[in-house]
Amino acid sequence: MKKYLVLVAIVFGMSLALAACGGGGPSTNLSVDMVEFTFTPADFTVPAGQEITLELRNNGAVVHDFIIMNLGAEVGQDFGEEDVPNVYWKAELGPGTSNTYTFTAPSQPGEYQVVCGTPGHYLAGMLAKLTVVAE
Ligand SMILES: [Cu+2]
Repeated sequence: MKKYLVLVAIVFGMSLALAACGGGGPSTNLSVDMVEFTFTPADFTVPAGQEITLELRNNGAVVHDFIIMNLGAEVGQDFGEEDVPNVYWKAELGPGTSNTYTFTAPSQPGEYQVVCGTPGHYLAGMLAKLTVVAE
């Protein structure tokens, strides 16, 4: 009986820890750190059509972008002029700065590519995934 209670306590504790770090569930509040050449976290989920608050920090030494591509649009070799018409939303942030933005999440559920448009950064692996889920 005692062993069972300990097990229950452990499982309960783990579920609390998962809830605390988001667990991948949809959120209207995102907080993302950028450096050369990563987004942290690199995987976020938002509810479709909702207003999203995005807190962005550029902890790197160069300009980074947070670019959400349209559904189904994938950047090719590197982000370039040909990708601009496929941009859903974009924020650009100088090194060592932070800002809070709001944007409306896409209305169509699916997986959206998030990339940095500074030349060479996408090529270096600076990308993330935005998952939009129906409410
Ligand atoms: Cu970048």
